[in-house]
Amino acid sequence: DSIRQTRELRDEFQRFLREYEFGMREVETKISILRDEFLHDHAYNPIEHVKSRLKTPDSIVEKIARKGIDEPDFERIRAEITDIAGVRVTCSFVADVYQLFELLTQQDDVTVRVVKDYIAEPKANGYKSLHAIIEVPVFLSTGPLPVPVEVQFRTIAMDFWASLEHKIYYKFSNQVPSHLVESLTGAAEAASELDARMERLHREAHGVPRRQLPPPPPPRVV
Ligand code: 0O2
Repeated sequence: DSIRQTRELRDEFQRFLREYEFGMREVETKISILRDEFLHDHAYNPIEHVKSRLKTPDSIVEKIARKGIDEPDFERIRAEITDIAGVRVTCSFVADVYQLFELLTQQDDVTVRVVKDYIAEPKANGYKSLHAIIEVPVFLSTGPLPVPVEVQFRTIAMDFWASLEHKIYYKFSNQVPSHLVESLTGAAEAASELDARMERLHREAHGVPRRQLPPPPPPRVV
């Protein structure tokens, strides 16, 4: 009987994770359609690369513990852990980051739950990216199911910095020596400077008028 219960729990967990995988695929499709449309209609590709990931069961368990969720059930995990499905969109320039964010979040079937603009307000360590928790409907045989997906938009320079910082934190098990922390913050400033220079160069080369970046979106909770 306990074997049967364990199998049922396993099946339920797999079904639970599949919902996020479907949501992730919906968002990947939306991004890839935008990319293709840009490429064909404007002969310009604002996206450098797209990477998706599902949180591993280990990482979900670790986050449940970190958030102090005792007696977790699927409903609570659904409500409290909103980054089980993640899509990272890396763009060439900051203007493209905001434009893609707008184009994705303005779609009728997309609901924005939370926006965190770490480009307008970088983290203390220098981390920059535009994060949005969006909800997209997935159409199952049982009907539509809204699935939260965390989308991170960043430039190549921001991505380069974040992946190095992530590796350094991993290597030092979160106890990074202070001189390295300072160097990382300095490198984040250099990355921002590079972003600004590259964007200026790009505009100059293509004769694009220097337009104002759209104002950072306010944090929204639905
Ligand atoms: P992974 O491996 O990408 O899944 P929380 O998720 O509770 O820790 P919060 O406030 O809900 O925090 O999320 P937040 O700050 O919007 O973003 C969390 C995710 O953004 C992280 O996911 C990273 O992907 C990225 N991130 C945030 N801050 C940093 C940072 O300082 N350095 C780097 N390299 N990445 C960052 P996970 O779950 O930590 O990891």
